[in-house]
Amino acid sequence: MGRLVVVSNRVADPRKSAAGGLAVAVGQALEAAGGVWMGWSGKVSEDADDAPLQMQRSGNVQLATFDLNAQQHDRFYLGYSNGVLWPVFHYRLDLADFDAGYFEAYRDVNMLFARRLLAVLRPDDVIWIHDYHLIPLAAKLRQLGCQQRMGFFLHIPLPPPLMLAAIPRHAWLMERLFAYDVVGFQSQADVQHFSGYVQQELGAESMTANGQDAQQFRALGSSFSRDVRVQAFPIGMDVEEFRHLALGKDAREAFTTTREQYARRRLLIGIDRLDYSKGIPHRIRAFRELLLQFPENRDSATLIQIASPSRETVDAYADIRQELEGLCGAINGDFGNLDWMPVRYIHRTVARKRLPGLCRAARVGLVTPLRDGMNLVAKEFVVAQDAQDPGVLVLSRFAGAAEQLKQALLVNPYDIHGTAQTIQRALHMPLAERQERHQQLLAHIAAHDVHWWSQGFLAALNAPAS
Ligand code: ADQ
Repeated sequence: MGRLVVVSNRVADPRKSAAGGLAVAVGQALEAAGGVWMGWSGKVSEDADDAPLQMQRSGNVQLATFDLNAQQHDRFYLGYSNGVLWPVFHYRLDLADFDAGYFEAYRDVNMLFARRLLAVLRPDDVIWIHDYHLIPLAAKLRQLGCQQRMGFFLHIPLPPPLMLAAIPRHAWLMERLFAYDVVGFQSQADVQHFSGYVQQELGAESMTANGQDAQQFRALGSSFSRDVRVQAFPIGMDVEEFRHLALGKDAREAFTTTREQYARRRLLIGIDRLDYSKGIPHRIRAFRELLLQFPENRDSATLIQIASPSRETVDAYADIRQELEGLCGAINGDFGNLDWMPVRYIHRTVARKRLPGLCRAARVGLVTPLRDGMNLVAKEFVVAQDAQDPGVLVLSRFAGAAEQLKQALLVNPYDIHGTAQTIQRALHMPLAERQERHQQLLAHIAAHDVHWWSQGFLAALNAPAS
């Protein structure tokens, strides 16, 4: 087998711990197979166009990065990727900014990625491309003559056909997926949306009998008469790494201090990137409803909400930050007293080493996105628990993780009243039920970890075309 070449918008050194599902997951696969990871350096510079690829070795992996210029950053990254695709793919048409100039920048920067990559490619490389920033990359590479096997994995959800069709030039975008040999999604729901879209809008034909895990589609009459294999590969977490962290000094300290500090309280925890898709304001409202409906939780239930700063230059993100600060301030003002603050809102990234300790200290984990590709925090919360006395996971049915984690308490995060009732149930769940649910969740998560995910995807990518 040739080298593995991974391309994603951002590149992270796999040997350094980083907050971000993609970094952890892909780093593992590359370390094992050896290869190249190429992407944007995260820097914006004026001489970006003329600068050579920056190469850096990290263990078994060659990291290849390049800068973007200010216009590319504004239009490709902030504009099209995070101002159009991110909101629409998360069902938020209301937040999408369909500025025509963004589309061209998206197409051009994908060509830039293709040209940059061409310089380091070998004929027997296997190429694995990640996420919504780079949907057209394989088509660009094929245009430049590349014959290598290419796979694409979408980390975020794919919306239903009608919503996809709201994107200007949506057919162009979706047709580019046929340049890949394998396209992977997080959930069966995403695969169904793809299937519906390509059959309705592109006149593609399904080549598979119903009920098979991997589906084959043929684009008819499009510029590519290629077949693509489409399948759900739900991403897993690195269970071993997380367990190892849990045994470390930082995690144990985080656990002990948090438990001591909140010895008389029932602790709930939310850990997210500060993103409108994560449903944090809805969660805070549900928590307020809990205090209203079930007054016995006053002076007791405490929600620690950690939200790490994210894409702060995009307007929608500044809005949600303000909304959240207002909500938390109001709830503390209305319900708090001298020795109890109902919500502790922390706008910061928690050090990964402390994460397992914090999760373990909580009785309830609130993972309630309005829409999410997977959501790895849900899995991390379960793995961090003490199996003898585990906390309860309250999970949105709109997270990809809900297809797998059926023993969590599932909620509709838009239903504030219903979510509050479910949180109450979680806070009062008997030990035997908590143990039973935790055991089943843990078994599933451990059997479908990040290695299972990347091996499954790469096996599909390396399989001969049927
Ligand atoms: P995200 O939306 O960033 O990524 P999510 O799965 O929620 O992903 O979290 C990824 C990682 O970030 C987790 O390991 C988590 O612990 C960490 N993290 C989140 N908030 C943090 C905080 N405040 N402090 C410290 N660490 C934090 C996208 C998709 C997801 C999908 C992942 C992986 O949106 O749906 O699960 O990719 O495919």
